[in-house]
Amino acid sequence: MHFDTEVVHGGQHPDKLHRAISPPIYQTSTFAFEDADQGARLFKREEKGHIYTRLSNPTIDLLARKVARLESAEAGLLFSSGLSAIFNTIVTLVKSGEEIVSDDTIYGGTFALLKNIIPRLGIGVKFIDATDYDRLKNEITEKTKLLFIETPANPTLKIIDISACAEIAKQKKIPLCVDNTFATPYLQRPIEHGANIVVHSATKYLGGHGDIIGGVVVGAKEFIERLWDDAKEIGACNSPFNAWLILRGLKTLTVRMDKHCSNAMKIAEFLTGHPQVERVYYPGLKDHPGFDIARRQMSQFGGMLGFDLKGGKEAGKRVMNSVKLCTIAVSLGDVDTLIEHPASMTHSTYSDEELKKCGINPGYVRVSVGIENPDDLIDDLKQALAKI
Ligand code: LCS
Repeated sequence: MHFDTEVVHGGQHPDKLHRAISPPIYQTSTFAFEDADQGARLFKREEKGHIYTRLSNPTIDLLARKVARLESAEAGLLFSSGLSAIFNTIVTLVKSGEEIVSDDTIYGGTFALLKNIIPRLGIGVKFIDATDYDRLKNEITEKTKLLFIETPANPTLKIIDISACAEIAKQKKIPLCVDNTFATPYLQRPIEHGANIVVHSATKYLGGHGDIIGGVVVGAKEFIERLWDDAKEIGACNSPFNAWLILRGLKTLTVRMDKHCSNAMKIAEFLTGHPQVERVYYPGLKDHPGFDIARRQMSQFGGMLGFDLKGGKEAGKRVMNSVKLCTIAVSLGDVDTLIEHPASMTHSTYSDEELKKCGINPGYVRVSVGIENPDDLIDDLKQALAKI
């Protein structure tokens, strides 16, 4: 089946009891055993079945299987948030005395997790520019147990060559984990480029409507079983209702993404020609340093973009405070257009030197382009830019 058919039908069938097309929301904490012996068998995993929603739930499992299928992975597991998906992945793969190599440009919350919390567990973290593939090779040592990247990266839209990283990870015999939140499996499927694990903040495009928090990890069945074994004790599960909302959101993933992408391209082109704009960051622009790689590993360039203004931070603040249709808010991937200032908001966990190293300029403004009419969005940005 084609991807746009998969998002609607893949792995989903009318429910057996009443033939409902929309999957039932199994809004329950616990599941009754047939008798005491069956309960014991389920706990020993001699028999398959649900016990307690922290361990598994039919609505949540349906979503995890669906995302796995869309990402060309064997299996998946749902988490309470994107960060919880990343934390659990790390804890399952890396232990005290070992280390992680991560690209330096990642979501500010993930950066704080890796910089401040993971080291408390005795796990070392090296942040490097993963587009420097020779350096990447050298920085991965015997102690390294995970290579972590985001591409396109939050917030600068830096593009990393997934195949090149996968090749290095394979040589070093470590897994490559790609945060695919910005691209979604519709635009990019890292496992098809050699990655081993894919994580998502489902809060973003997978849900798509800005009404839930969720995270997903997909990968090989054997890894997802190990992950589940740990995650069930860490208590990082999501809720059946959230899972249902994400399932509903996924049905329109391709139509939403097509609109996000075409709108973003139009806005990037508009900004490129604007006299107040210093630089536009969008991987679909030919002068973007990652354009060729993005064209190879993505089917379209996504709905996220950013720009630096000639007037720097003050000009950026003026624009954000002047928009009327766009909303000044963090998060991304919603049907609504959201605008924010990474240095003081999503990436305020980075020091000034760390921001500088990653090219997150003090005046950089990030836009999550929604699915509104692009002319209305351009008009809104035009009037806001005129206020500088
Ligand atoms: N990975 C990426 C690429 C993200 O952008 C985010 C959140 C996360 C993981 C964490 O997911 P969560 O736990 O929030 O579900 N990014 C945000 C952002 O840019 N603004 O607000 C949240």
